Amino acid sequence: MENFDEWFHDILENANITDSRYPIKGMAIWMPYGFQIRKHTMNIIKNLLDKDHEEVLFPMLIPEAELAKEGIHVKGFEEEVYWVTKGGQTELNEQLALRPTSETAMYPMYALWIRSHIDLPIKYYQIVNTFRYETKHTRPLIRVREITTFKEAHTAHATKEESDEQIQDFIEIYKTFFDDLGLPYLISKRPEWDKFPGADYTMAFDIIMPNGKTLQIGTIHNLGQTFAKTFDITFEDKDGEHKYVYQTCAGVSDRVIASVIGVHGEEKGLRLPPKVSPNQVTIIPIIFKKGKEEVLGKCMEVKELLESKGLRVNMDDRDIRPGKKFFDWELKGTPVKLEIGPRDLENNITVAMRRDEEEKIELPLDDSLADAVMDLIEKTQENLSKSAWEFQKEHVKFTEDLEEIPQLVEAGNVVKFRWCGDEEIGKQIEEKTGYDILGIQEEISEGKCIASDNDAKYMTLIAKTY
Ligand code: P5A
Repeated sequence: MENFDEWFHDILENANITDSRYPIKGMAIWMPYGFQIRKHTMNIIKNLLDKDHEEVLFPMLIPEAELAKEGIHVKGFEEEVYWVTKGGQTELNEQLALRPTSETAMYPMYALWIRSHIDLPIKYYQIVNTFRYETKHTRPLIRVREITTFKEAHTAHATKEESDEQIQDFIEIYKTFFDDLGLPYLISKRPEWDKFPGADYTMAFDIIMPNGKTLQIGTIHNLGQTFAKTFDITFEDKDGEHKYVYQTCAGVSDRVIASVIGVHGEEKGLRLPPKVSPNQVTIIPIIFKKGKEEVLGKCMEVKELLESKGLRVNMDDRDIRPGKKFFDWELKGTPVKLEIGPRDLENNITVAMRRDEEEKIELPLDDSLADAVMDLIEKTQENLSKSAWEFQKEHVKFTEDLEEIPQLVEAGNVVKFRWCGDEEIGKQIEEKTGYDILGIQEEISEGKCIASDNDAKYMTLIAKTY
């Protein structure tokens, strides 16, 4: 892909995903095709969370006094908050924030709900829109001012150990989520200076986009007892003592959908993983005047057969050239296309084509069809994931030479290096190279720091970020 940003911008419009012409910067419309991709994506994360979490829905407005209570948190967000100051013509006594995230909306309520150790753990989540007056360059789905698909989970626990376990649980949930979307990821612990405002530590999932820039697609924060102390969230423990809870929160956003589009896409258009594709199979009737009814009838029969197996199937019977239909569904990334024309009917076959491969395959129009199509769908899902992981593997490069970092990053890579963990040195590395340290991948006990005489402590990632 020559120019990824341009390709991404165009595909959103051409594939009917979003329309960014809405007259507020950073806010866009979800168009029908995009809305469906979003719906299927949300369903995956909802199903994963519903096993062990409960869905709730909080108001969008937060009183200024609550937002301002947690000093570090509010400082992190103060430049990004939208304020509601009037109701009609009346100035409000207290201005209200449009939630940039919901800690300060939820936790005062947690303080009311949590009384005793039997009320714990609490594991709630909501999928809502949040607002951030982003000052960096906005981009559809990637950096928006109205995050329309903000999945935020917020948990409270009796012990620190449980909260650390919860972090691991979230990591596993996100791994499964991204695996279902065929998305590769890099997991790291963010450096101190880049953690979530108010968190003890932040674990992040980053993905490498086709232009080599990384995108943070999910974050998991251990909040320790900071918010518990601010909002007075206490419980009576088994020993009769009153203690503060330990909290965690985790979020993903529209960026996940941006990654599905960006990572799997190619010049000709989208390549959607079957799990989130609005149509998993698109049937294209090849219609001539003669035999039209038979062809359409067979297509309908196949559609019903595949639907009865639980597949999402559409039939493109528009009165236009088949070539145009192929072009359209390639652009829209349907995983499997089936073509049926009069000659195919005579031979009792359909011509199948996977979106991720050039090859055309003839499938018999008999009892074996549904299984054969399911198999193509599964292979598409697996193959998209495999190529995406391969791309990532090829684009993470290790170096022991600080001078080499810019050259590697400019060539589209994320760079891995050894670091001593010292904050000053870390910031120097960022300054010298001009890139951001994503975080620590793992602890190590050999080698020297790339930028000092200290022993190395961490295998660390640095990249050009969105
Ligand atoms: C976790 C959920 C939080 O807000 N509070 C509740 C925590 N974390 S976060 O890192 O600030 O945001 C969570 C994820 O949201 C995505 N994100 C965005 N996506 C699109 N446009 C934006 N302006 C934007 N800001 C954050 C990131 O993927 C982030 O990891």
